[in-house]
Amino acid sequence: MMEETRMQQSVPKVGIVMGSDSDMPVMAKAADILEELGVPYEMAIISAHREPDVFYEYAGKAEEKGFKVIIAGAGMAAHLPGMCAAIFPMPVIGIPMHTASLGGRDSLYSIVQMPSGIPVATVAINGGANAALLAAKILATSDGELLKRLKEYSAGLKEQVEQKDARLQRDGYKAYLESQKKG
Ligand code: RP5
Repeated sequence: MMEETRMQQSVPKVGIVMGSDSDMPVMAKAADILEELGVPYEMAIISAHREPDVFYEYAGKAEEKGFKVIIAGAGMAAHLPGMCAAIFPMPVIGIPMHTASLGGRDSLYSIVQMPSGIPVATVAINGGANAALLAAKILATSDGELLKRLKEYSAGLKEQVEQKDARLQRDGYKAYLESQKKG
């Protein structure tokens, strides 16, 4: 059965879908970024293998629902992103899950090695945050306000690094390392 949560208020522009609830910690990072950037999304757990009928309905109705991008995460024989891309006509971003048996290489190869004609933009293993940033950047090509928020996000990253370097210059690497260990 399909479970889903919706970011309230407006029509979801991004569909976040995962093959299992075991993928949730990584997919939650994508949702966190979209919330921070104010991008409406819908999140769902749908297994292409265990409930193909529900999957086909989801992918078939995604355009009608207003999705402009789908972020699909899956692990092992990770067919969910590729099958979304086979049906949904707009961009699909795939997130390969880390796996205990093969370290996520199984998921990565399953997602990235798409046949010509059916692209999936694949991020790093467990790359939930980057998947959401890429989705936001796609949407920002036609949304100036979102582009502004993305530029602010990048400026925030720069500031974080500058603050870290300032601390290193002030305290030296030994004190820096100690405070990192204390966490
Ligand atoms: C995939 O199989 C899911 O995306 C998940 O990463 C993996 C394992 O699923 P569970 O057995 O934890 O439900 O379909």
